[in-house]
Parts: sequence; C-alpha cells; structure tokens
Amino acid sequence: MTSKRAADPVIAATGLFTPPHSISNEELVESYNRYAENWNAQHADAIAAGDVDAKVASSTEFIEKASGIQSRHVMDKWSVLDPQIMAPRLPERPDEELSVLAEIGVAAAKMALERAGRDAGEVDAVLCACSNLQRPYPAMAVEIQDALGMGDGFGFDMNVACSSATFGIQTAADFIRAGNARSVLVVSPEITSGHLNWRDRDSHFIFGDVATAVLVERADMAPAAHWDILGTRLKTSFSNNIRNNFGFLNRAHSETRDTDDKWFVQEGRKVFKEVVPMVSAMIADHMNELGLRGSQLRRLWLHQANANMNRLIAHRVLGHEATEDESPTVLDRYANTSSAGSIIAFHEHSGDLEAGDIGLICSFGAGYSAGTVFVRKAG
Ligand code: CO8
Repeated sequence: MTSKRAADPVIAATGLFTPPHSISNEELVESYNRYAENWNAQHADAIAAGDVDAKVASSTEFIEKASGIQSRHVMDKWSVLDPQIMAPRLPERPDEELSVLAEIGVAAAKMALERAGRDAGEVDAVLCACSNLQRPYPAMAVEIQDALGMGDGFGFDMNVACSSATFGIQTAADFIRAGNARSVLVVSPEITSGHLNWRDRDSHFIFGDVATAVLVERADMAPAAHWDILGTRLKTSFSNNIRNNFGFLNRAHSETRDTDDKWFVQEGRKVFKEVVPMVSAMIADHMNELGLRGSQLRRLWLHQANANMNRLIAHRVLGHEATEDESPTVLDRYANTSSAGSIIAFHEHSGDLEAGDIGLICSFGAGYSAGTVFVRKAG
C-alpha cells in the first residue's frame, strides 16, 4: 500500500435516516396469517376441489432462524399490517413538493454533511444509488442536489440493486481521482416496502426502509477524522435468481400487469449457495491484491441480507468464527435494506475503531452484483 496523497479519495462522513415505525416479526406474522386465513375461507371450495393450494401460515421462528431478522423499519406501518391492504400508503405529492424518496435521501445526506462540517455548496456531485428509483426522470439525484442547495455541480441516478452504494463509492472515488470532482455524496434511499409483495410467505419478512449517505472527498479537504479508501472492486455476473420485472413496458404486455412476478422475487436458497463462494473469493482476491491478510482486518461491514450468509463469509475471510464485534449485525433491527445495509453497519459500528484500523465494506445482491471497499481509519 502506498502512502496517502492530497488528491486521494477518502470517506469523510456518513449519514443515516431511520423511519420512525418498526414492525416486529410477531406483528408481521399475525397480519400475514390473518390474510391467509381470510384467503383460505374465501377459496374454501377451490381448495377442497384441489384446484388451488391453501395458504400456509408464516412463523416468527422460521423468520428468525432462516434470516436473523427480528424487526424492520417502514415508512408506513399500519397499511402494511392491514390484511386488506398489505402495502404502504404514501400519498402522491404535487410536483412542486419534494418527493418522498428524495426526502429521506436528503435527511441522510444532511447528517453526513453535518458530521463532516461540510456546507452543501462545497459538494460537486450527488449520486442517488439505490434499488428502487421513484420515477425515471428528472433524476432523483438532481432533485436531491436542488433540495440540498448544492448549486453548481451535477447528479445522476444509478441502480445496481443491493450493491448500489459500493458501486457509488467507487464511482465517486474515480471522479475524485480523475479530478472531475472534489466532494461527492452517494445517497441510498431505500423504500423497499413499496416493492415487496407482503402477501408472499417466502419473502414477506425480508425487507425494510431506510436511507444512508456517504460523503467521499479529496483527502486534503476532508475532516481529520476520515477513512482512507485503500481499494475498491466491483463485480457483476448475470443471474435470474433475484429479479424484479416491474417496468415501463409492463403496460405493453397486455394482461400480465400487476401479477406477482412484477415484484421482488428470488430463489433464496440458490442465491445463498452461489453468492457466498462468489463474494468470499472476491474478497480474498482483493485482499491479496492489496497485500492484506484476514488477520489484519479489524472489522467487516457486510451486506445485511441474511445472518447465516454473513457468518459463512466472515468465517472464510477471517479464518475463524467472527464475533459480533468483528462482523456486526444490523439486519436484526433493520432487515434487508438493500444497498443501505453495509453502510448502516459502517455508520453505526465504526466510531470505536482506532487510527490505523482496517476494515471492509462489502455488498452483494441482485445482478448478481458485489462490491468491496477496504478502508483504514486515518489519524
Ligand atoms: N414461515 C414459515 N415457513 C416458511 C416461510 C415462512 N414465512 N417461508 C418459507 N417457509 C418454509 C418453506 O415452505 C420451506 O418448507 P419445506 O422445507 O417444508 O419446503 C422451508 O421454510 C424452507 O424454505 P426456503 O428453502 O425458502 O428457506 P431458506 O432456509 O432458504 O431461507 C431465505 C429463505 C431467508 C430467503 C434465505 O434463502 C436467504 O436469505 N437467502 C439469501 C437471499 C439473499 O441474500 N438475497 C439478497 C437479495 S436482495 C437484493 O439483492 C436487493 C434486491 C432489491 C431489493 C428491493 C426489493 C424490495
């Protein structure tokens, strides 16, 4: 590793917005099971005739054992839990008002700016990097740029599903290395509750809402308490195992609109089996390239999809069973928040590290996609 230069990109600060409402597994399962009972009663004849399968109850024990999730934050709790609705209700806003996705992104961005002591007017670019963009255009990032009062500069949206934030960090770092920007915000607002089929027993427990922001800056302008970026690496490899077919051409497909496959769907077990080795190998290669060994890593901030997956990946990287201190969990309270997960873990569990400590921010998900960002606390 070479020593840091003034124009090297660093992580200056992070920000987090957490929606006020939280849904426990108990509340979620109670709502799903009421829905399933009603559905079975309504379809009793068809079930008895063998034309359709009865819906089977969900269980809190399964959810916690299979995923590690205990609760999730959402933008609208009561409509999600209402068996007649089972979707968030977020009233449409007039065009003159800040859109809801931009609003939570701005909240996280403001926290990152405040923690860095940075005025929005000094930021050159904003990337809105997330799984579900509220509309095609104008770009959410441009609306966030305007709401923050950034003035000159530019913004654009990017979507690499769960890996959007790490892809955004590398993009921001590259802008800085190339001299195209000095200070870049990577904002990841995730209202996953809008894109989850809450009536699907296999996946109704998986996701939660949140927004994160990462401020990436030139070393010579960042606050003293920053994180050196030692290296970033990105990878994609096509897979249909996590898919979302929602899109503007749905209306051109005649009768197939609004069917269940236009929401998040996955082959969870295949994802688990294929992504664990892919990500473990990627981390090992990247460590090798940087001349790092697992024993030198003080902490892993892994993508927060599944606690068992993280246990396996952390074991392969560190060479032993990771403690909660070495690989902290936030999915127990936040569930899978897509691109924001590893950033929430970094935001909440990095303050105690000391100058010189090295860690890894790592995302993985749909695409498949994966990103690794090795960081070292400056000082
Ligand atoms: N309650 C009780 N039992 C259940 C439930 C339930 N809710 N659901 C399933 N079961 C049962 C099944 O019926 C099955 O029963 P049987 O053995 O009798 O057939 C049994 O439990 C086991 O089912 P699975 O094999 O499906 O369960 P797994 O142990 O594999 O656990 C998981 C399922 C938790 C989904 C697990 O496979 C997993 O987490 N895999 C990794 C997935 C992952 O990491 N995905 C990341 C994708 S996210 C991403 O990239 C972002 C995309 C965009 C996000 C925005 C959209 C909202």
